Amino acid sequence: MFKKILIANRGEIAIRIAKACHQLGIPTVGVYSEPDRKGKHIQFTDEAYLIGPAAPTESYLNIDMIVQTAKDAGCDAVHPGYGFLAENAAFAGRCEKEGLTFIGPKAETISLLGSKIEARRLVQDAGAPVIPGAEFGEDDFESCRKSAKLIGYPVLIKASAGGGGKGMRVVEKEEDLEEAVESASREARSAFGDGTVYIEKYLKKPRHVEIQILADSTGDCVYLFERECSIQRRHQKIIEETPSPALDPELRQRMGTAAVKIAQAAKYVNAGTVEFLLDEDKNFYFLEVNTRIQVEHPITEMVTGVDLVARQIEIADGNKLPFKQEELTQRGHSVECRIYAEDPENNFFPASGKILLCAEPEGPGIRNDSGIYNGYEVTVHYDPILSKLVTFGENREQALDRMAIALREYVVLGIRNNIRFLYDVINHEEFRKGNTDTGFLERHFPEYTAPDGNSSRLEIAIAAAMHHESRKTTRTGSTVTATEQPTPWQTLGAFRML
Ligand code: MV4
Repeated sequence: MFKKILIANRGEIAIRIAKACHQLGIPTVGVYSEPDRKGKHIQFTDEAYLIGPAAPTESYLNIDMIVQTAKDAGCDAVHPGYGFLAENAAFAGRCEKEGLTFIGPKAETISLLGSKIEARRLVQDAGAPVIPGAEFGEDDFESCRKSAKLIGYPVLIKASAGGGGKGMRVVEKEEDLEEAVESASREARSAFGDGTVYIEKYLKKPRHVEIQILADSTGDCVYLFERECSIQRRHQKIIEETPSPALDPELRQRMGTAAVKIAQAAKYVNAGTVEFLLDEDKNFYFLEVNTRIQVEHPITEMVTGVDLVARQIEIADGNKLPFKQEELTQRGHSVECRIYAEDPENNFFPASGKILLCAEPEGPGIRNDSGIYNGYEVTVHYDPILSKLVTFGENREQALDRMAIALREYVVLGIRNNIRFLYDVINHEEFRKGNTDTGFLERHFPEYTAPDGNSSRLEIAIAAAMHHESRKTTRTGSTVTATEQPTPWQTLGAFRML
């Protein structure tokens, strides 16, 4: 097993990885940027090193610095988490060259699947379903026009190097095609340094359903079922759940075996996610492969009982998978809400500042992968995710009821956040019915105003009032002295925001 692992990330995922390492008995090295000196993640590693200033390119994306830190600290492996260097083929390649095991797929696999056009070809050759579409030469608009006509409008122009919706254009009619191709290509070139685009039939109201896979270095590969990730805004997932309300056992098995087929065609090793779109007639089509551990991996862990991060580490160490497909089952239901520092009433504008007070939910069927603490400062430099609140239930209703209660118990004061918004989505009638597709939020929450105010001033005033009140009396009515004053932190048990 590895002697020591460097965790090339920050926040909740760095903590998640540190915990898996700890359980496997492997010492860890954390890294942090200047504004992360008080980051929660470095309280969970055995050592931690400053790697640079706030700008990601000079710290968490600084390949030379991270590789040097890993070597100096005596590490023999690096876990990249998600984001930052997780899908950077050059980083994976560099690690291997320097004698550090990259805990993820091989550099060539990352590179191959990073090209949406190459991934599409691979999937097509493997005999798995892709969305009707076409490639065309850079200057061959005529071929693009013919293909679009054959495919039928509306079509979607996509960037080969893309992801996250960048370089995507929906085209409803032929006269808009050329302009859209040009602007998509321009956008892709400036965002990814590669202006290659292709076209696909545009699917209306698809669901986003992805399959978790694990593959070992002997070529064995299993699927750990699906995650439904249709609740997104601007290509950012907000709520994920498993099982998907849209799948039955037969469709689940077909999608799972398709994902395994795709992974094996790519000679995939380690954990990965095969994304599919599911149309209204329940046809599924390959979208892309994510070559990393994903944000939403905990819900799969809740229903399968498999520690995905621990299995990633074992696979990277050359171990065979400890289970066969037939031994894997889904039990119960799990849902994840991403708790963000952002203002739902102001176009979800990212929030920053100090968390004056937080009280996070816990209890039966609740998992909270959190990167915050009382007094923690959220900076503008990174993704404003505060935590991932995950619940488990014997069935969907119990998982969602537990989520609603956990969100009600979740108190974050001093910084705008989306907790109330998530609560309203979780309790939405159509969400409760499982009628989720990628257009859900636009349709049901085009703009958002919290039903009874979301003012953090009010929240702080209530906390201050509670604190003031608590100076005079205990809950049984007897007087307490100044030295025994309970802080708002201690009295939050009785405190509810919703
Ligand atoms: C699509 C699509 C409809 N038709 N492709 C968005 C991100 C990118 N990775 C793929 N995306 C989409 N591709 C075809 N042919 C709709 C989307 C899409 C979407 C996909 C998954 C989750 C949320 C989404 C939100 C809007 C559009």
